[in-house]
Amino acid sequence: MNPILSVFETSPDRGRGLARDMRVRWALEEVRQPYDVRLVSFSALEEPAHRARNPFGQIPTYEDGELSLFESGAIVLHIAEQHSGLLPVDVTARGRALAWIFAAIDTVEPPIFDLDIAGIVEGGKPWHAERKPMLEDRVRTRLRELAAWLGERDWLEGEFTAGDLMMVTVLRRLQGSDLLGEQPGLAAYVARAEARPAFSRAFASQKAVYDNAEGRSA
Ligand code: GTB
Repeated sequence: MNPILSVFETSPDRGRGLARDMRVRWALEEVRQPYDVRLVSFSALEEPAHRARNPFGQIPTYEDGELSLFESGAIVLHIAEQHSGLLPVDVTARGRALAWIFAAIDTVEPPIFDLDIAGIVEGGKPWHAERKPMLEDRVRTRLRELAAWLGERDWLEGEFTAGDLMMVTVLRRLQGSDLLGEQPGLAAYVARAEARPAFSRAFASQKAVYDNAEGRSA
């Protein structure tokens, strides 16, 4: 039995691979683990069957035999632990990769998320224009710090790990803003990751769900 990933039936990201199932799809593609998807409508997110899989009524969820998981970071970590290729075996290198997973979710993603959500929720408010520079500066600070670490490296710790996978999915949420372009090293880092065949396969399968729902040919 393949693991089952719950994803949006019609993703608001319009097939741009920005919803958080993308990082799980990408991890599964990196380790060549086939999977099935359960398409979930917005109303189904509220239903008891889905709440049993995710107490917060969100996607993605992941079922593998007896194991049912929610939280994209926990799912990617589980996949990386079950298969070789996304976490180094050496305990020191593994610790560093884990640190980058947490850095992506807990240090870099929050200011990016806040900026994105402010645009969606407060965009029409008269005070949004005053608040936006502060939100952008919080993102700029993190990007500058991350770019300083990355320097001339291809990946955060030499070889590609689940830490890079998580970080790139976080940075991709800046698509449509100029902030990533202000750090050419980070923009190149994202492009390098997007050029990985596993990323392309994950992106195509996420987009196919959207195209299918919209009645487009993929
Ligand atoms: N911390 C959780 C995790 O990492 O798994 C957060 C999961 C989460 O935010 N899920 C969102 C969700 O289910 C979808 S991914 N939302 C429905 C709800 O809360 O009712 C977030 C997302 C949505 C849309 C875009 N987009 O349009 O670009 C990007 C990201």
